[in-house]
Amino acid sequence: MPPTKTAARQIVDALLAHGVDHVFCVPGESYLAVLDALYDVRDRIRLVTCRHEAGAANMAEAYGKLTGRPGVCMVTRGPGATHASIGVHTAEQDSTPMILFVGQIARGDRGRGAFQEVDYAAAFGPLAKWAVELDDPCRTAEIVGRAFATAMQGRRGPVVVALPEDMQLEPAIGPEPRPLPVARAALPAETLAAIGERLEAAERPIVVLGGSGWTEPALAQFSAWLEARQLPVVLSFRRKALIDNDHPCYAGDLGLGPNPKLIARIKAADLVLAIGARLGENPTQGYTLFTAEETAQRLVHIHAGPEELNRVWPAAIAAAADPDEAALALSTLTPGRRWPEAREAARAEYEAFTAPIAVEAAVNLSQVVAHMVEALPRDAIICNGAGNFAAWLHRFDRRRGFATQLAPTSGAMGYGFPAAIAAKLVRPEREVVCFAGDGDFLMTAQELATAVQHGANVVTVVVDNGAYGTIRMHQEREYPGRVAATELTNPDFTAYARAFGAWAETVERTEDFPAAFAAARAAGRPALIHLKTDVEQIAPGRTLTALRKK
Ligand SMILES: Cc1ncc(C[n+]2csc(CCOP(=O)(O)OP(=O)(O)O)c2C)c(N)n1
Ligand SMILES: [Mg+2]
Repeated sequence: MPPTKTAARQIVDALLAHGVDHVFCVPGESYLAVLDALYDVRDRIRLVTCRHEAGAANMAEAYGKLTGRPGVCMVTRGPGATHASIGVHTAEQDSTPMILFVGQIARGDRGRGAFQEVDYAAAFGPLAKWAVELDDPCRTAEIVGRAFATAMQGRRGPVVVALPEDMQLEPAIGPEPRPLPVARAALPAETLAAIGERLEAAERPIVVLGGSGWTEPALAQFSAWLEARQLPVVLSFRRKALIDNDHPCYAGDLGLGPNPKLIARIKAADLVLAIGARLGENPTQGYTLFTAEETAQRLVHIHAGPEELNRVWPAAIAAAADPDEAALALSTLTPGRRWPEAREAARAEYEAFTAPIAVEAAVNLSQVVAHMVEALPRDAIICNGAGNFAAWLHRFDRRRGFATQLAPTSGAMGYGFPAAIAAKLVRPEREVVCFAGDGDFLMTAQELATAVQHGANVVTVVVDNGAYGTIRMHQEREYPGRVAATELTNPDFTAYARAFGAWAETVERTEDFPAAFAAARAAGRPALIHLKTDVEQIAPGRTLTALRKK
C-alpha cells in the first residue's frame, strides 16, 4: 500500500486534476505544507511569487478572464487574505472563475482571536460565490472539486477556500481528486423559436454581448451569422474583445463616455437581444438606458446565471443558458429578415466617433492609442485598470481578436499591470501591453520586480497627468476650483522602472511615441514608457477649463 497522502499533497493533486498550470502567490507560514507539495510538481505547476497579494490576486483574476478556467491564487491568513480581497471583488463583479486559497490558523485555536485570525466564510461571504474552510482532510477532493465547479458553472465567479494549518498535515483518506464535467445550460428549443419569431417581427433590433464564459468558435460562428443577418451588435462595458471591432456589424461599446448616438440607437430599438451581459450599472448608464416597462416589452435576456434574469430588468423572454451555447443555437436560425440600413448607419456612427480627435496639447492620447492599434498584431493583449486614461483607450482602441482585452468592469485601479504580467506568462507568444494611469500604475507597480524575475516582457505605458484625474473631473464639476486630494507628486517613472531592471523612456510629444513604442516592444525585457500628459485634457473632448465654466 502506498503511504497515505497529506491533505496538502491531496490539494495539489486536486489542482493538477483540474488542469491548473499556474499559481500566483505570496508565501506565508500558514501554508508551508502546500508550498512544499507544490515544490514536487514544479515542472507542471508554475509558482509565480509576487510582491503584494493584490498583484497575485489580480493576476489570478486575469488568468481566469484570459483562459476561461479558474485562476488560482494562494496567500497567507489575515493580512495576506485582506490584501488579496480586491482580486476576489473584481472576479465577482466581472464573473471571472477564480479560486483563492488562504492559509488559516490551526483549528484548535479558532475563536481565540489567534494571530492573524479571520473568519473567511464571514469575511468573503458577500464577495465570493462561495467561501469555505476545508476542515476535514478526507473531504479534500470533494471541497476542492466543488470549488472548481462553483467557479465555472452558471455565472462564473470567485471561490475562497481556507486551509487550516494543522489540517494540511493530516492524512487525506478519501476519494482521489478527479476532473469534473462542467455543467452547462443550452437554450431550450421553444425559446429559440420564440426569439426567432421576435426577430422576424423586429423593425429595429440590436444585439448586446457581454459577460464571461464565451468561447472562440461560438463567437466566430455568431459573428458570421450577425453579418448574414446584417444585425448591429454592441459590446458591454470592457467586453470589447468579444467581436472583432472591424466587423461590419460592430456598432460600439457601452462604457463610461459612450457614443451618444449609440445610446439613442439602443433606446430606440424595438428588440434588444442581450447575451451573457448582466446589463449592470455602467453599461446601462446608471440604470437609465431602459425602463422596466420597456424591457418587459423588448428585452430578450440570456445569461448563464438564472439569478441575473429578471433581477433589475424584467424581460420579455428570459433564458438561463451559457452564452456560447445560446450564440451557437441562435446562429442556426435560418436567414430571414435583414437590417442592412441600420447596420450601415450604426457602423458609420461608430467609425466617426472613434476617429482620433484634435487636442490642444503636446500629447494627443487619441493618436497614441490609434498608433498602438495599428502597430500591434491583431492578437496582442491590452490591459488596463481604472482612470480617465482608460476612456481614451476604450474609445480609440480596436480589439480584433478573442481574449485580447483584460480590463476590470469592477473599476479596480491597479489591475492592468499585474493582469499584463499574468497574460504574458500564460501566452508568452503574444505581445502584451498595459495602458495605465499614474495613480493606477503605482497601486501595483512593485510587480515590476515580478515581471523582471519571471521574464514577463510586457510593455507598459504610464499616462502621467500628475493627478487622480477621474476624481479631479468629478470634483471640478461638483465643487469647481476646490481641488482636494487629487493632485499627485509623482516619481520619475523612467528612473523607477530602470531601478527594477526594466527598459524605460520618457515621452512628452505625440510624434515621439511611435519610436519609443517600437523600442519598448523590442527591448527584450519588461519595458515602460513614461508618457507625460496635460491634466487639462481631462477626457476625450473635455477640458478642465470648460468643466469649471459649466
Ligand atoms: C482601488 C481603487 N481606488 C480608488 C478608486 C477611485 N478612483 C477611480 S479613478 C481614480 C483616479 C485614477 O487616476 P489615474 O490612474 O492617474 O488616472 P487618470 O484618471 O488621471 O487618467 C480613482 C482614485 C478606484 N476606482 N479603485
Ligand atoms: Mg492620472
